[in-house]
Amino acid sequence: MNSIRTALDKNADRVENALKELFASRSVKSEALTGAMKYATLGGGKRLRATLVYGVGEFFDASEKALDAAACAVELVHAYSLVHDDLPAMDDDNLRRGRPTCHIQFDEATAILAGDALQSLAIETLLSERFNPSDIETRAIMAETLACAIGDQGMVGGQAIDMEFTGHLIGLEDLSRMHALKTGALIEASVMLGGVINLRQGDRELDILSGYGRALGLAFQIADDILDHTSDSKTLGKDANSDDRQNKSTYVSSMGLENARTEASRICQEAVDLIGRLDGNTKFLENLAEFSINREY
Ligand code: GRG
Repeated sequence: MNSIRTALDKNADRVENALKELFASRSVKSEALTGAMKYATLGGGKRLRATLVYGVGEFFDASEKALDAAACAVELVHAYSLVHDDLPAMDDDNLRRGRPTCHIQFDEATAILAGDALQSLAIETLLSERFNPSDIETRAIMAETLACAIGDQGMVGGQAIDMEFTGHLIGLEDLSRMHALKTGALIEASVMLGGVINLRQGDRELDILSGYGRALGLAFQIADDILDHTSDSKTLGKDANSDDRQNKSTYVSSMGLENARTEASRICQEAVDLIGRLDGNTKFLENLAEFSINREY
C-alpha cells in the first residue's frame, strides 16, 4: 500500500505540473473563468485517473508527452464533472477536496462556465499537436475514446439516470448500470487511453483493459458508497453522508455494509485477475485495483 501511495504522489506531481504548463500556455480571456478552472483542477485529488493513464501507458511503452496529454485530459474532465455535480441544481454540495466548492468560491454562473471550458480543454489537449505529439490518427482515437465515455452514452448519461433515481428505491441492477456510466466510463476511458496510444482496434489487450477498467470503476464506486456511509467530511474532504441526505440508493443501502464490502472485494479481484492476463509485470495495475477499494478517502 505504501508503494502505491508513493506512485500516486509521484503521478499527482507529474500531472499537476503538466496541468500548470497547459494553463500557462493559454491567454486569459476572463480572469474569473481562468481562476475558476484552475481552482477546480489544481492542487487536490488523488489523481487516480491520471495514475491509471500513466500505469497502463508505461506498461505499453507509450510516449511520455502523449501520456501527459491523456492524464491532463482525464483530470480536466473529472474536475469539470465534480464542479457541475456540486452545483445547487445537482447535489448542492459545499465542500470538495477540503475546500469550498467552485460555485461557493466563485459563483454559480462562473462554475458552470468553468466546467464547460474544462471539458473542451480536455478534448483540445488530446487533439492538438501542441500538447499531444502522437500521430493524427492516434490523436483522433484518443479524443474519440474520451468523448464517447463522457457524454450521453457515458458519464453524463449516468448522471441523468442518477438524477431520475434520486428519492426512489432502486435495485442493484439499476444501481450498477447507473454507476458503470456515471463513474465507471471515465475510469475505463483513463485505462483505455493509456493503451490506445500504442495498441490498435482488435488487439486482444484492449478487451482486457476494458474489462479491467470497468471492474475497477465499479469497485471504486462501491468503496465510495462505503466511505460516504462510514467516514467523515474532514477525512473525505467532501460532505460525508451526502447519499443518505439526498435519499439516494447506494450499495450500502441496497445490500448492507458487510455485503457491500464483500462485493467490492469480489469485483476488485475480478479486475486483478483480468489485468493479470496481460503478458508482463502487471503488479502495479493490480495494486491500483486494490487501492481503489482500500483507500481512506
Ligand atoms: C455533472 C456532468 C456531470 C457529471 C457528474 C462523476 C460524476 C458525474 C460526479 C461525481 C460525483 C461523485 C461524488 C461521484 C462518486 C464517485 C466519484 C467520482 C468520486 C470522486 O472521485 P475521486 O474520489 O475524487 O477520485 P478526487 O478528489 O480524489 O479526484
